[in-house]
Amino acid sequence: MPQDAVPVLYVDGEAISQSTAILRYLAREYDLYGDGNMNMTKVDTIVSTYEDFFTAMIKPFMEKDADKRKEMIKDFGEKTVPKYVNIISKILSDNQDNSGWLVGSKLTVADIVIFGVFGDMESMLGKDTAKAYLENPKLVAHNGKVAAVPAIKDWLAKRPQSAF
Ligand SMILES: N[C@@H](CCC(=O)N[C@@H](CS)C(=O)NCC(=O)O)C(=O)O
Repeated sequence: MPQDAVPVLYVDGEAISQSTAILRYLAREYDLYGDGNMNMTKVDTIVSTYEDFFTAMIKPFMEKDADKRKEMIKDFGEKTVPKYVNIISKILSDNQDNSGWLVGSKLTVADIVIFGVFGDMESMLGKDTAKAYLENPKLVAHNGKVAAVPAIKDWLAKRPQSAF
């Protein structure tokens, strides 16, 4: 394990560290990075936005003091979630292809990380944190669109149950 941390992806005996390096490798490998430099850059922007959101989400999740944790989760649901829901919703609205995907006219890894992180949020911090997300019709439609991709639908049905 090159950096003494998970995740690690092994490809033909080579180890790849860092979650976003892994997801970019897989995106390039499986044509999930979007078409052209500008769309790829938009995907990068969304992946970095996802990292910001995930970093904020991990703080209440890791908090050991129960009262403090409760307060942090409340604050996260009331302030942080609406902020990121607005950012992602605007990206969907601004997509000139009007495809329902975040970038261009096809599924990219940006759709997958956003779908994944809001799902993880509910299971890690509770359903109440998802209020702003569930009240946003664009994001609810986006969630349904990603969940209906056949390979994703199959994986969701059979994956092991875990918090994230
Ligand atoms: N920036 C790294 C962070 C990796 C990381 O912090 N992994 C944690 C688990 S989530 C880990 O393995 N830490 C080492 C340890 O717990 O000993 C990434 O995105 O992959």
